[in-house]
Amino acid sequence: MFITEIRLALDLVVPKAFRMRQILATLMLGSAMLAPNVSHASAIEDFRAAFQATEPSGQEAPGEAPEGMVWIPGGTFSMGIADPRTLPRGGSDPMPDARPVHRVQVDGFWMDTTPVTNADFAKFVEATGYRTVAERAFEVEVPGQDEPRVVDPGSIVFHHPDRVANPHDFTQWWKWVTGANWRHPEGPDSNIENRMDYPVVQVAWDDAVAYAEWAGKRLPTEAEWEFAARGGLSGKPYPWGMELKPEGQWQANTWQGTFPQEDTGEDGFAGLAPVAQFAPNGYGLYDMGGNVWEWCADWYSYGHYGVRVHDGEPIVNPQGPDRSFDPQEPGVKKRSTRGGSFLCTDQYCTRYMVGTRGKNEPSSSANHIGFRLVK
Ligand SMILES: [Ca+2]
Repeated sequence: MFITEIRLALDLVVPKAFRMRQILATLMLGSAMLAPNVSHASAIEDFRAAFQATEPSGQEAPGEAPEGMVWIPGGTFSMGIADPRTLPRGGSDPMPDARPVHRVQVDGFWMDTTPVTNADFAKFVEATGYRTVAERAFEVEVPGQDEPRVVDPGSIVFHHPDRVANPHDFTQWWKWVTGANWRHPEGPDSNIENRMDYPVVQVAWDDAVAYAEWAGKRLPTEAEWEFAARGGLSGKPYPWGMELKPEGQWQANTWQGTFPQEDTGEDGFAGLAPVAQFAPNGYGLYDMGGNVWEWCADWYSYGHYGVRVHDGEPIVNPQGPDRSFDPQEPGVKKRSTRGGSFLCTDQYCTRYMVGTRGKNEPSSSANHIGFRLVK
């Protein structure tokens, strides 16, 4: 359990911090590999060459749109991402788990235009009395002790450190906070009173699935999420096009300033933003990059795209692998996440780039992970 490891690393078992560091450092910081030295023009050309055009299916919407949803027509597209490091502001992560870029066909579906908000989630909790994973105590096995230790309810919260002694030690900015949950995203002293139009955070994959069952919807597959995020475009690194900041305008809530000390909010938002503060993509979807990570239905498996490529034919409606495998943490099953968050920056994690992938243990939650649904 990921949150268990956070807890263990923070105050119980120091050596575990090393393994945890590997996980979050890669997810949040990207691997610090140097990009080849090539011109931006030829790099953009090479990047685009990895993709074929998106071919919409023309499948018509089966009736009137459910409230807050938009029809995604389906079609065939190139899924994954070419090495983005040579692109302007392409970051330092080669994104090997999102290759090879391969052709995928998805059927049409309805999709929420924004992530599920606090207002939405409050209705679900009011109707069902549901308690999220972060609101439940749990037991952890402590090496060398016969009895498991009971951990009070809580979750993982981002903090601005005054200084960073080791840029690869994420425990300087991620803290376990007792009492942090969706109603108190940064801990017991915080609340969502004036944040009902913000995406719900501090929700685990299990919580998202419970909400989906109540709402008569489901989590999108990674293929559906990515097809939708591209908005009909192809070979573009962002849901809105080729540039991070076209005509000098930010298109998503990401991080500006020195990570993790200073979030200048140059894009209009220091920290999390309400939903739909930037223009929608070509399908009318808001926030498909930045603000909050979004849970997907699929298991995460590092090398899964490699086994999908066969005979050049598109793979149809892929549901992800049968089992999870993350070589950085082979013993932990993880679900896929997409879209990056308000903590992503081209200094470190550029996973607001469409086609890139995230991952997390299904019972984990934090104040930068939410979800949206399809049906
Ligand atoms: Ca921001």
